Amino acid sequence: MNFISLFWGVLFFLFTAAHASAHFGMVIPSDPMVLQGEGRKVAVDLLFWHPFAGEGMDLDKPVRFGVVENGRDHDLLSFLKEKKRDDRRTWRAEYTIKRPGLYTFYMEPKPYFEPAEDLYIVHYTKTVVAAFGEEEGWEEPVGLPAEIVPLTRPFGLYAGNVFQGRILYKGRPVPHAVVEVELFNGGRYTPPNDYFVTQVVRADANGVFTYVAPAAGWWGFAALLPGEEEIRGKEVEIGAVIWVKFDELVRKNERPKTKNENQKPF
Ligand SMILES: [Cu+2]
Repeated sequence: MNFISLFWGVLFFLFTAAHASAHFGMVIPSDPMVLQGEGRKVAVDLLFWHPFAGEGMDLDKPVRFGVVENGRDHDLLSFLKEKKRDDRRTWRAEYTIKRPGLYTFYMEPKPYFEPAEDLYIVHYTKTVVAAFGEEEGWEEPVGLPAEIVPLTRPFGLYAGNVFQGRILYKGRPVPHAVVEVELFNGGRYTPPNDYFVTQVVRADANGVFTYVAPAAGWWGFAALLPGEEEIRGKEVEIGAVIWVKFDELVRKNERPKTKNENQKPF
């Protein structure tokens, strides 16, 4: 093998390795539950990433970023600060939680053109933060064009719990959609082979899907809705994405892990 073909071989390997895993919009708060006596500041990170493989893409400043709190929608776009992570563009907002309630942070990214698939990707992404003991209302959609509405409470979950959600597009359930599932790995686990990187489940006729998280950490659920929209004649992969954290059971006298301690620090 000469040097040139070795070069292309390596390049091809790197390219396909990066794309054996799935793209995910990511909205990751420093903690999904804010309790009395803790700091009230939540740092929210926005990424466009291959969460299991740990490879990133640049995320342009989103079209929309905000929080829905007790049915009220607050624009937080001006809170975003660019932050380099592994040399990639990501964004962070710091938000102070002042009263009990559920806070759904969401983003609508700028369409991302993926040459390898010849399509645009738009992942509407959200996560729910529960504050000061309040937990009512997590079963309500927040009104994104494409959205996963939880059927399992999306916080305070143990590793090994089931997570169930219903996929909505423009307010209607999407039957039989494919849902890609990945752990925000942070380098902790090695997949036995590439099939393991992205777990795949499908929704039933009512748009409901089910997954059991086998390990603690942030898990992303991306329902993919291809063929619904076009940009300049190209297909758009619309994604409805939710991020949910699962924690280990903590034994008596053991200190619970907090603040994303079990993954690469932000
Ligand atoms: Cu990619």
